[in-house]
Amino acid sequence: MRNTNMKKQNRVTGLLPLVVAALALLLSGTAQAAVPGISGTGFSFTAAAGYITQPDGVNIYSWGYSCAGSSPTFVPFTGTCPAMQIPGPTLVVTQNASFTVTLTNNLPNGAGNTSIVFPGAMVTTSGGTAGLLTQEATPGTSGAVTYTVTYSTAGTHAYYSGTQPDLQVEMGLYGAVVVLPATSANTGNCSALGSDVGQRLGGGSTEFRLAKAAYDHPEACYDREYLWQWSEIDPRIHRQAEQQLQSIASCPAANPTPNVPCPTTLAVSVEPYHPSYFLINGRSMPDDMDPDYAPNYPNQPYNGNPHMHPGDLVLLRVIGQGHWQHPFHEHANHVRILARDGRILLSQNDSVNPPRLAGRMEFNTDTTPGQAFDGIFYWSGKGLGWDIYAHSLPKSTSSIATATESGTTVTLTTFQALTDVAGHPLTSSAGLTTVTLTGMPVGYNGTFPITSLTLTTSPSPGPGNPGNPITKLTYTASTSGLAPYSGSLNPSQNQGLDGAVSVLLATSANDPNPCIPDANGYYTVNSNPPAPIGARNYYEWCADHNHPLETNPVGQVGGGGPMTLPDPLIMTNGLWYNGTPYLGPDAVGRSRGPTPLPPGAASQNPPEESGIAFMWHSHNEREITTNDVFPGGMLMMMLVDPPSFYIDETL
Ligand SMILES: [Cu+2]
Repeated sequence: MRNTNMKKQNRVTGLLPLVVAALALLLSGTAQAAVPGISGTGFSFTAAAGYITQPDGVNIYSWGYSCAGSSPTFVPFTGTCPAMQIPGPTLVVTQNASFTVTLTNNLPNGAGNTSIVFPGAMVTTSGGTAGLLTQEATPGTSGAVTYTVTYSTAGTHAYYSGTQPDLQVEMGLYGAVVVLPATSANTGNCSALGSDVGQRLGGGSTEFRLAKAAYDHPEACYDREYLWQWSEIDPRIHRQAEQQLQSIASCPAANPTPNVPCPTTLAVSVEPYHPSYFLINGRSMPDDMDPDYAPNYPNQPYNGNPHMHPGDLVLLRVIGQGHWQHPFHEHANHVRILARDGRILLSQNDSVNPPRLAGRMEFNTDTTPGQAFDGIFYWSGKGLGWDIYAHSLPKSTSSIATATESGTTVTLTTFQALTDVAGHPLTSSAGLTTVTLTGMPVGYNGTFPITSLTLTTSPSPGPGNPGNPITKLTYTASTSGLAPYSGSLNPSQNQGLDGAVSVLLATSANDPNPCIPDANGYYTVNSNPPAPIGARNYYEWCADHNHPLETNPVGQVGGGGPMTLPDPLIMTNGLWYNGTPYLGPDAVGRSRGPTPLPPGAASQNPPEESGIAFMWHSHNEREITTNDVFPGGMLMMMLVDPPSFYIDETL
């Protein structure tokens, strides 16, 4: 059929709209996501036509499933059922528990039958009429079909139209099923719903996980989860379908050629296939970073915008719903593939029961059409080589104390007042008076951390004395070659400390939280003593604690940060995120100082949400455009939020 309406094409002429959209993103902060859906054992669906929007301002005629008219139970937070939506409602069900989906076909006259197939599930049907792949819903209420579906495996699964899928899936008739494990015999190590540390960081109290584990396996625990469905749109196909349906609807009354029979069915050519929109959950970047159920995308309720705290185990539920393979790259770490199509990947002939995970670590996660995978991702900052919270203990540069020994006690007496990094005096004008050390550690060979100390200051720590209390010291001998110390100190084992040392004092007055490594080297509830949930550096990699990015910084940022921001000529400046390598409100507070950055630095960052951003995007360059304009398409910004920020997934 000749395309009679090419001039109506909604093509953007120029870059400006997308630039404006991207700027809006930078100005607005970011939204969270989780896996919003509807749960239960009986669902009522309609298939209907509507429009979705894209960032270039285009409205695209589409078909979608809908839960409108029913009153489903929304999880993990309240949502809506639009008249149609892309993707279709995400169904949250339980392994081995059957559920029903009753599908009513409200597609326009001439669109024909429609249906749903649930690959990987046991399905029985009632109603409707026989189709090629499954029972189909004929137009209208009387033609409804009911599918009774049971998944024997947990995990993430696709559903989509089984009727002329080359056209109907392209038009938007697809969605996801999240199947929760039926048993928990092997997941006793996973944190129970409501008690997850990752969910509680920053003062959170609401649990956004759908389950404590993706599968009944001890290595399938997770702290946070996101679902993404990839698809593409060739707008020519959508326009052709819309025009043909309009011709069907207006004929015969407006039949332009009375001797030609009215069309009654669609004859859309789905080839050649030239997609120009590349969607994550029905949206393109930057729309995908707006909230779930955002009113400006009434038929695209689900977003694609991952947030996480350092150390969170993030479950990625991903489905390829379109025609193309999508090579998605999750920057910042690899993804461990946990399962494909609801089948957890376990090692064969393992001596351990249950067998250990066998999924690959993937730099780039490919998703082929119709395929789903579950993967685990995390980011910890381990091994970066600098303190991501911008902590740095300032040291005195010359000796400020003398030491004496008595019994098992070494007493350092300072003779010089100190200030912390912000210039606060560590003591009153009387200065720091006495530091008493007890329990000298084994292995002393010049420099060692103090494991225990008693601090006496005058006056006492308090609001009028903001530098106090000192909680940490670095102690350095002025002479090398001292024999390693072992045993208890007593007067007869004088180690030559009396008056013979140079004491360089450092304070953690600007670093109120210590970093005490757990068995894995992180500061967590497994540290001794345990890290409080409110610790601003929860899950810090302690080996890098207090390591400045530059040992001898030049041009320090106002406020006293230990690093120099990148040359503004080689970086992107933005009001929302300007490239600080640090995490947390303290760090960004420093980057807002009198830096050389023209826009006044990251003034739009929510102070507590000063995260480190990583681009997650398709590695097919064409797919990170919106109708040929970059940036767009399959792109999102993953944000590592500081532990002090509560990730409210409803926002
Ligand atoms: Cu990449």
